[in-house]
Amino acid sequence: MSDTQPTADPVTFEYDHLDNDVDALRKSITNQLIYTVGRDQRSANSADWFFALFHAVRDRMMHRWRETLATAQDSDAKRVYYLSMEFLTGRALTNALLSVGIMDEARTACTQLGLDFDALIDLETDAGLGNGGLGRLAACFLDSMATVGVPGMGYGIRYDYGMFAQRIVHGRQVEEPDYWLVNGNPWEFMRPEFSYPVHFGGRLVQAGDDVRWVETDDVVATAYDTGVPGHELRSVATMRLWTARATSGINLDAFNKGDYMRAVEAKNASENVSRVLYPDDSTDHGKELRLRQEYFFVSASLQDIVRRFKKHQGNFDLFADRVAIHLNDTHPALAVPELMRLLVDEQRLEWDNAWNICKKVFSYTNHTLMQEALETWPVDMMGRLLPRHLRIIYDLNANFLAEVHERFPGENDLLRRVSLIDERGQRRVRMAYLSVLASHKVNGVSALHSQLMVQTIFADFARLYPERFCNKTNGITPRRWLSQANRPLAGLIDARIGTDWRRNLDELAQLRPLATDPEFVSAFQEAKAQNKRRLAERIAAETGVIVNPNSLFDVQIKRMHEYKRQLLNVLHVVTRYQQILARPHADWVPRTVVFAGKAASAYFMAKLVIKLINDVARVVNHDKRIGDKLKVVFIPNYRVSLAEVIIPAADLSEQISTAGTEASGTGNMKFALNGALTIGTWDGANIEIAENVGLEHIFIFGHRTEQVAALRASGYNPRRYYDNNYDLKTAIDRIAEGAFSPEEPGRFHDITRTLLESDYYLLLADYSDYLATQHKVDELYRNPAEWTRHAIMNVAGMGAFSSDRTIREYASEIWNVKPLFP
Ligand code: GPQ
Repeated sequence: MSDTQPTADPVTFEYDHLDNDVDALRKSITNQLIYTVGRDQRSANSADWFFALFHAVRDRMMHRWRETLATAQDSDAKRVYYLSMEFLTGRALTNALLSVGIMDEARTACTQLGLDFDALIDLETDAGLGNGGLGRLAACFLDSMATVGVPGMGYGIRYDYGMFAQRIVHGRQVEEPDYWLVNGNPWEFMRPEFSYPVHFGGRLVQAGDDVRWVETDDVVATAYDTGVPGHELRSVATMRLWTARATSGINLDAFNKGDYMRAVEAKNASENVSRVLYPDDSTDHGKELRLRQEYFFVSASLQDIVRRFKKHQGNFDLFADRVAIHLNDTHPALAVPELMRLLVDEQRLEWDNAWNICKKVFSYTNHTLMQEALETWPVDMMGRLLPRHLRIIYDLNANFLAEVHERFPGENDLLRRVSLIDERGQRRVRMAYLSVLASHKVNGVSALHSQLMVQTIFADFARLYPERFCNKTNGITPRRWLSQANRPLAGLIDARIGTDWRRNLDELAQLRPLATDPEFVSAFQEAKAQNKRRLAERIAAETGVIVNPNSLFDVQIKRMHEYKRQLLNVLHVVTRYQQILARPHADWVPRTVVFAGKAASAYFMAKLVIKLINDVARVVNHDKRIGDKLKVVFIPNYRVSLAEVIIPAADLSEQISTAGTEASGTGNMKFALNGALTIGTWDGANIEIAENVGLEHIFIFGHRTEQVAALRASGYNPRRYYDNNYDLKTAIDRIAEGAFSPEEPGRFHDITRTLLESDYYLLLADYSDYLATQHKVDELYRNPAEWTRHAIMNVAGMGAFSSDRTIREYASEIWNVKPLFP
């Protein structure tokens, strides 16, 4: 690590103050074009101009970023380190323009330069370093940490390849690599001075009481920093992502022995660690490379944290007063044995002292109750890759089980159940239990989820450590999800209640009295109509389907998963299609049903549902008898920037997971904030949305969690529903007969068979209530003023769902830090 150089005296250390007026911006952009991009007006193409604009904007964040870092250093304030395998930040430019407050000036400057500003903005590729909700939550949290002023940092991996790009070919998903760095990333700063060796493999040598980890294969982790600007540039948070490099510390042994190929092999293998994001959402695959990734970023981050602490403070008694480390799910759980290793093996602290520090420093968020998503690693694999960590986990486990034995003597089954090692079959390390054991706080992400968490997966731990468990309902940043994504509505709200809602979302409550104000209602309708026209154009461009912007836009966009029940939505679509055919002259409310979402590449059922949606879409959209009454579209390549176009245009938000399966959901919040009505189950944060906007302004249907459990316990039989419901039977039969796949009638047998034989997620049980509720949706939509009144009441009730609120709760109840800005 290189030291900081002596400070230049203030006279010599002079730099330009950058103004934000149009002339200054225009000059910056042209300067950047010439000095940074290396082009001039003649030779520049639009990508060059885009980079010039980007740098001009980034420059205007720099002073604030440096100030944020300096303040944190000087104040000795506690810092929060948010460890996450995923940061789904999407695009950065528009967000930065709004944050710095130069949107209009930049547009004018570009126009003066003869540039198409909107086209330039559209050139930015999404940073897709995440799968879905978990990664996007981390991105919203950084935005909020910068806005409320929580000093801290997000730590993650700088994947060369982000979430794959999805193309739809003949109705099926095709994955393409997302090499998002191909044209360079103008937003990041490489920080080679922050590079750390990360060890793998090797063996342990016992020397008295000391354990030494020797003969390891090493990788170097190098930092890349990205600034995340808060609202009005109050502060700038840092996202530090690690890249694997093999410049030093590769297998020199092999190299020196002349085995060059083996040395290079090792180099390639080691650099693979940060190559690609695993595109699996909520499933544990137990691949060795994944374990390497987890340890890689955790080790680099912790070395960085310890280095920073020691720079200012030599006394580890103060570590827990200066440092909070948050585990975003169990993916970074190796931070626990890694911090133990650093404190005990390298800093020479006593074991018990080190463990007490750990328990004060760590906290952990759980994001799912589903068994298949709970991470466990084979003991064999961990022992091979991380022998020191496995030994530490064994020692922690021995102490822990001794404590449990002492507190609950004779409860031998309890010992077996809570052990960090699952001894059934192939022995495995339970990462969730490790995380709970080390954390002073463990939170779920919605009230229901947090309650179920202590009743199910962590029931034993809740008995052992009841004070650790709490709830922190998720939130979303209103900057991106309203101010940026929905300019028409944001502008309208500004005109009525001022602009402060961006940092105090509770102010939206002032919209309530306007829900029946005819002028506001019609302006609100016009904003929605404008967003719908924009989406209709996008749909036409991407799918070739022409949709009617006056139809009801019914939207389900999220990862493709059986528990999220896109298939239930399809059953409704097929039924509606059949009913329109049966009564073509009835007074149908025209609907456009929009889907988007990626399926994990190996998830057969999810991919088959994509194919089904596209097959149904093809048949319905080409049926002349249907016309505008029903259109179905699957928009390819769902990602953050696409969500920003779809969500503001939605009338109806589909949040229809089986009760008890969706930990929280955050898309549900984005839709309601943009004035869509929710049709949803009593699940995750839907419940709290209902409570906040008012039960009369939301469409709730389906079995509740206890009813789901009871139904399953009593021996659920999906056939009973099929046999007793004509519409349901018809819909399933039509799919099974090949009505939507005449060229291959059996194409969807796996779907229809699963529905009739097991239907684990109870689609059939919820179908009739879902359809009845969809009917109520139609009836309400016939009355535009009433519909809009409900929509406005939704927006007005969403104050609680700002991620600023969430972050303030984490700050006071988990991290014990005081935000800088009230
Ligand atoms: N979530 Cl375990 C993910 O996006 N990926 C995961 O691997 C796991 C959870 C989601 C969860 O399904 C949503 O209900 C939450 O709203 C979201 O995390 C953020 O908490």
